[in-house]
Amino acid sequence: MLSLVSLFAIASIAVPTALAHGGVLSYVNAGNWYQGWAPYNSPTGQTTIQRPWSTYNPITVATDPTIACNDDGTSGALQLTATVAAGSAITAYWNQVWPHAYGPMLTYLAQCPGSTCTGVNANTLKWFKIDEAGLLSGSIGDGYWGSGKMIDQNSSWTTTIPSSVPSGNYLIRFETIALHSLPAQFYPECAQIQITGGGSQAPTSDELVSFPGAYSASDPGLTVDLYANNAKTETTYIIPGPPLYGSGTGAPAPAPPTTAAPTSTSLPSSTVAPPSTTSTAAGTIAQYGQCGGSGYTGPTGCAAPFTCQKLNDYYSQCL
Ligand SMILES: *[C@@H]1O[C@H](CO)[C@@H](O)[C@H](O)[C@H]1NC(C)=O
Ligand SMILES: [Cu+2]
Repeated sequence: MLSLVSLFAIASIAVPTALAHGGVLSYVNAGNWYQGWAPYNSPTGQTTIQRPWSTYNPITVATDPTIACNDDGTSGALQLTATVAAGSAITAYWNQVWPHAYGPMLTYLAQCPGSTCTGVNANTLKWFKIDEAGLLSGSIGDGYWGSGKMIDQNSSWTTTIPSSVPSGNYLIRFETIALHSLPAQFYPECAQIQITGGGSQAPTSDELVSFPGAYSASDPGLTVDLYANNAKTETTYIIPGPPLYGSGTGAPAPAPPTTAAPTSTSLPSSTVAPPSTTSTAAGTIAQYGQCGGSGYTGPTGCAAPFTCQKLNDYYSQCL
């Protein structure tokens, strides 16, 4: 017992938050194992398909600027990309044993412009959801959730890359959201993959979202109270984010440009104010939320005091 206690103490010192939180530490696809980024090691020399992240702590702001690929989510100096066949399964492993059994599992893809995702800012991409699991059975308060299933699966989650997804370079974003306390806790990590042998079904415009922008603090799926009186009888849970890839009803969205976006020497055009005649949706988008961009069809009005600012042709954000 004493030795166990000592080990426990040592582990606690090495990674102070490991017991309560964490993230995706490795991946497996087609029998190949890929070590993830080690957030508590020196960045120097780390070679991995995963985008770097810095802490086991969760993101707790639905519109946080780092919610796409965690903090900071930029490419590593020795960034790798895994080649993944369309139609194959990819598994993400969280740290063992994942502690949060109440909340959904979600997996997204975002296609990168150009010939690699390396160097591409995840916040400029359009994401679509290829997998989700919310409340699987029982009630909000004591039911079986996607994240409970993840724990039962050796703290891992397996998503099949749809065979209809066009070939190309993508970020894959595995996420678990923990709802045991509010605000909800987001645990997203991204990896770079090149999908080969894909199909020709581009996501539709209503399936595509930005991070930040896809979630809002007031989303029904992010505000559930597990301890409320009705939580033991409520069996409906609305998973956050867009409709699943393949279930949207919008028109096919234009594919990202196949060449890198031109580097402009001029500053992005300044504040693009939403038209003052815009309807009810105007004035509700939170800071960092998307308010415009090519293919974007959502509301355009930012909540005061923020204004809609164009970052590039594909993304305008409330800042
Ligand atoms: C469980 O996951 C760990 C990685 O976290 C892996 O090394 C181990 O092989 C897995 N065990 C099984 C039975 O899949
Ligand atoms: Cu935690």
